Amino acid sequence: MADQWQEAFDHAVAVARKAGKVVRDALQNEVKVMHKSSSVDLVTKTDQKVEKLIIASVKEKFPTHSFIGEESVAEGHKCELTDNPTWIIDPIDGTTNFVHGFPFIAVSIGFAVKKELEFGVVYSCVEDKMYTGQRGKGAYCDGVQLNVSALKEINHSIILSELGSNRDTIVVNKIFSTMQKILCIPVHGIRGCGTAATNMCMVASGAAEAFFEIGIHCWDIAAGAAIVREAGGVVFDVDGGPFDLMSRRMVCANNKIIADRIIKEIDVFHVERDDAKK
Ligand code: LIP
Repeated sequence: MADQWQEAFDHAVAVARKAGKVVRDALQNEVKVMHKSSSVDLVTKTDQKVEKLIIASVKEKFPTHSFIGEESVAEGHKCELTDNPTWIIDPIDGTTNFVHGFPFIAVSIGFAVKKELEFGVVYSCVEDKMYTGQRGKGAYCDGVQLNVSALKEINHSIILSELGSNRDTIVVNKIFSTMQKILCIPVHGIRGCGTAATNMCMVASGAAEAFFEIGIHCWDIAAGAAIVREAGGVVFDVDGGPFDLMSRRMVCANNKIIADRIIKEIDVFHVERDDAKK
């Protein structure tokens, strides 16, 4: 990573920690739930407040930068990735966990320049763990360098995925059929933390070999993708092509052998791209 982005990285770490404290404190109070695209697509006042806090703080320091934020997009802002330095923000990744007090909740901040990820910061705020990855500088959790698992045999692996918030029967059947095929390879287990960002940090840490999902958004995976790559892992599209941040589908893994094996089993279904609405 060019050193010119070090200041932005340092700011991202500081603001993620500050945002995470707000999220943690909010867990002590009753959470009022609202809905977005469906009755299982949840949002709270805390998501909105934390996103505003992050954007205001970054804007003050970097007034020319662009933003893509989960809640700003929900409020009608464009979801457009340009060449301009862009902060890609999920104030609470794992909103359903947050609502239920299920303790995997992350503040996720990715930063892209000319559409390339320069760094990612994922603050797992209940565990108080700060995961980071800077292009060319490695991935870390609280100062300890992260390395993906060295495993090459998928039948000894743990694979992560999520069921998402689409309840259409055809989609749900495809998700379960994919999970069944992967489970019966066989693998040691399938898990999911309820947050894509944290799942990706588990791959970066070597605690799991891969994570895949169709239906996630760029703000769920931007930071995680930077962290996985810097930990020595790979990130692909679910069809084996290059990773496309706006495509809403992704496989990341400790190596290409594991990624390819998973890709072979994925029943792909259509999702509208994040940048479909111009
Ligand atoms: C969630 C993800 C989760 C995924 C959901 C959703 P949110 O993000 O991290 O892994 O399954 O579809 O996108 O809405 O909590 O920020």
